[in-house]
Amino acid sequence: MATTGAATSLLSPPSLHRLTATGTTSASFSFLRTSSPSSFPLLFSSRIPSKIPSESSAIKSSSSTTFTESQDLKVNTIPTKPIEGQKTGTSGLRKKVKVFMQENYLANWIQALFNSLPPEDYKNALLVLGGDGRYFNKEAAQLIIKIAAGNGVGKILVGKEGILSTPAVSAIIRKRKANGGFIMSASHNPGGPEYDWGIKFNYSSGQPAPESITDKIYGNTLSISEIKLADIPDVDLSSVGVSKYGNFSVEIVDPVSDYLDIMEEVFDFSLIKSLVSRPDFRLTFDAMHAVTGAYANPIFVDKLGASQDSICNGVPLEDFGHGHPDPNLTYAKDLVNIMYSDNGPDFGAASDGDGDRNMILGRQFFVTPSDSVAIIAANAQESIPYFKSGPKGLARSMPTSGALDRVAEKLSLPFFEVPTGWKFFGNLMDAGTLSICGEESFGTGSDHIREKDGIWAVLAWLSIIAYRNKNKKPGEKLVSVADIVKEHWTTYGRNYFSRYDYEECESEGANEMINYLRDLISKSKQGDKYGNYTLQLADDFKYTDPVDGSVSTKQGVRFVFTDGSRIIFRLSGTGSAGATVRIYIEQFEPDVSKHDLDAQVALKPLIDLALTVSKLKDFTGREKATVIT
Ligand code: VG1
Ligand code: CO
Repeated sequence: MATTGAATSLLSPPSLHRLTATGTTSASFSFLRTSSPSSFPLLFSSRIPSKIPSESSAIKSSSSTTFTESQDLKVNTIPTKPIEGQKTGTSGLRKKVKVFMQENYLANWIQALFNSLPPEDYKNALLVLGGDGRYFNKEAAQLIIKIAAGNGVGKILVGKEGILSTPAVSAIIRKRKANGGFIMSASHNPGGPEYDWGIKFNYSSGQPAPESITDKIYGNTLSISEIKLADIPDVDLSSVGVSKYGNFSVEIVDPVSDYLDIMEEVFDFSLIKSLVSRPDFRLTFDAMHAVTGAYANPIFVDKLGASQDSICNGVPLEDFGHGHPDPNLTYAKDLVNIMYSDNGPDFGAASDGDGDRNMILGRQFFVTPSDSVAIIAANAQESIPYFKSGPKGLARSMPTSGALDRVAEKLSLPFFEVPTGWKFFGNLMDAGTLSICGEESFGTGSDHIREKDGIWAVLAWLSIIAYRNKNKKPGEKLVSVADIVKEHWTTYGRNYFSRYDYEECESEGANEMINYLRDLISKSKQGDKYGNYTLQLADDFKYTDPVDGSVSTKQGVRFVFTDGSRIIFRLSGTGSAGATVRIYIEQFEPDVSKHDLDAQVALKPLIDLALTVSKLKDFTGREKATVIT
């Protein structure tokens, strides 16, 4: 599916001086000299993407446009009105793409963001822009560039073709000392004209904007009255180089190179290559037609010597090939089938829309994300050069299983439990108390950047496997993914874990269920009996950030029992329609003879209890979960 819209601009761009990466042409280009106000209406009408109804123009054409000058860059002030519902969720603002295409919808949010930042954070500053390649990204990129320029940003670095994974944006912000960056992605939500779009803003440390900023943005979306739009032509995103417009410039960068540099600093690539290039080791990486398609070949094939056919669905597509780019057992079924086939590969992994999630599989073996982060933490020091002095501390989101807690205890490391969402890890990393962290939702990462990082997790696992097998001769049996996990359980015990998702329920019923549970916990007390379980505590998780003291409340209703078992209920903050109910179930099993059960079998009594306690069926009408992990 080809993207049109901005590319079909009726305004012929004035000739501009485009610098090549080596830069020989002279610089400054004055827009004032080469454009006339009469061309503005054409510019605005060109914003109407051809595939959507005309009332859905991303920015309104307005006859009451006023013009101001900012040095030699012309800035138009476009009147606008507040739009309801632009509140950021767990990770950015996500809506159906049609909502974002409505008049001024995206422009309002971007302008509200600039209205929320202190001027020193963006005036003449360097920002980064990229996304996962989904439908509407190219049009959105042009609009964001123009609003950034209109607000006095000095320079914006944009991934070629608008492509940058979420971890790459974080990496580039840090490496180039940028003041922040935009990520155009609805992450694991599907893409295409009927599906989702999203926007996230990350701050100068590369971390997702904290609630203090996103709350301000939301406040400003409710009072916004004008948008500052620079009058510059659409930028050619297709080749690396610099374009200058007065004091503003745009540099198109290779999406992979800065990120790859960081990966090469973190990992021992020659160790990984020694594994990946073995004839008796085969891997499969499923990019799910999402952004890691752009990274998989340069990293796994070109750098590490994997065979070309080890990458599947490796071309990023605007609709992810009609897929749901969420690497779990349901949506990454292709990979699961390959890994569970006779004589399947030794190692399999997948990543999501924007490349920050990962799923790890061995041959006929699934590694839960909660186990994955614990195993990476336990093995990091010996297998990964970045951690050669040992991790500084470990952390997980509240619903993630307690497997990581046990590693922290054994290694005597500081340990933190934070609410769901990566933004809560950044402060701890900046304070130097956290190195490795994860979420049960297939998110794993470290303080090398300030986002979860899918390819990092794959390289971490390959490092661990490579280290364990580095002295194995050809033909000798290799230590497998399953061996590593089972050995971990033997040392630490096994935390059985499962998550049940009920996607797109009616909001009303889902909210009533959560209110009912909140009421129930307020009446509960220690020692209450729930079937065979005895209550230790029941609460709605509240977190006080130990670094800045900020408090986040209502982060999930949890029932913790005296044997350490937990059932947890949350509503998703990343959906774009209705409400998604998530139930998390966990039980610890120290007995090695009971480690080989199917998680659904081991957890059956607790799962039944969770469904009874919550009256989920009564409130939502749902008999079955949409996704079970
Ligand atoms: C989900 C996950 C959460 C993750 C978030 C963003 O949020 O549960 O752990 O941080 O998605 O991941 P929620 O509110 O829907 O449960 V991503 O890869 O979509 O940026
Ligand atoms: Co993601």
